[in-house]
Amino acid sequence: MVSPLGPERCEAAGVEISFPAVMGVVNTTPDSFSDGGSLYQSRRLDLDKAFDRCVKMVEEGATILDIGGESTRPGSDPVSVEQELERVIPLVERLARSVDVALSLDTSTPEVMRQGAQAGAHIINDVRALRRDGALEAAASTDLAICLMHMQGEPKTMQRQPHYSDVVQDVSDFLNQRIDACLTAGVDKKRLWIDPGFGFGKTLAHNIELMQNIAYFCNGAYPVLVGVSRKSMIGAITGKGVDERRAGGLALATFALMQGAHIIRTHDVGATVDAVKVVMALKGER
Ligand code: 8Y4
Repeated sequence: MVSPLGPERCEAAGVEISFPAVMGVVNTTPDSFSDGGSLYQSRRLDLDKAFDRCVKMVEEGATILDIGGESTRPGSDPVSVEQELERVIPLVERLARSVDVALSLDTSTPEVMRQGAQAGAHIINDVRALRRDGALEAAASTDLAICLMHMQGEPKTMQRQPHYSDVVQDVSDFLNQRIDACLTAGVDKKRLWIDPGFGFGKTLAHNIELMQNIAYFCNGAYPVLVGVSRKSMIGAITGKGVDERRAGGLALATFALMQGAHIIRTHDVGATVDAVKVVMALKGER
């Protein structure tokens, strides 16, 4: 069997990730509450500040940076394509010239995928799994790796009435449909990653059932990305506010890694890198 993050799969992302990878969250939207203060001054993104934040994550051991210019937090409003391009492309260009990690475009927008690929990105991370008009064609036209994430509904309304007949089966069926759509559009299987989409149109019970069954997705067919950092499921379990969820997030990441997850998306890069090293030592892998 081909290792899900073996040489063939790493190639699509342009980096070696035969060991679980830590993906650092870089949110360039003004509503981001990320620690270290705002990246904005007089309503403009401070490119130097954003770049420095990225370099710090690389120094802490991130091997992927996930760069987003549209807020996908529950209840958030959409932004214009121009806004999103203006936030994301200059940062990707600068990072591509100066850091040796994989650059991920957190976007659902076809033009951001095309221009981001030109600017030197390695991965398309689309929470809508290429369902926007033109997104599948745009992604297929690049040679970037693609992370297909499950979301029920749209960010604005997804937490109103999440419903599944069987959350693990429904999410799995959805991801298989999107994989088929990609393959039909000519995307090489080796470019695809999957993600159950924690918090995206899911109740606490749904999130817990998905995490309990994360090994079902980690069967070796596709690398599995898990994004739980700071999310409301941690708040619901611990009663902690968004800035106090680091330990809860590390517990979830550790559990996911034990069950075979391949990429952890997080705001807390240094701590998560340590968790990856500890879990891999326990598993006897390097
Ligand atoms: C506090 C902090 C509360 C952040 C909520 C949030 C995922 C993702 C996001 C994910 C993949 C978020 C872009 C949501 N989550 N991409 N993106 N997987 N692949 N919310 O789980 O961080 S943004």
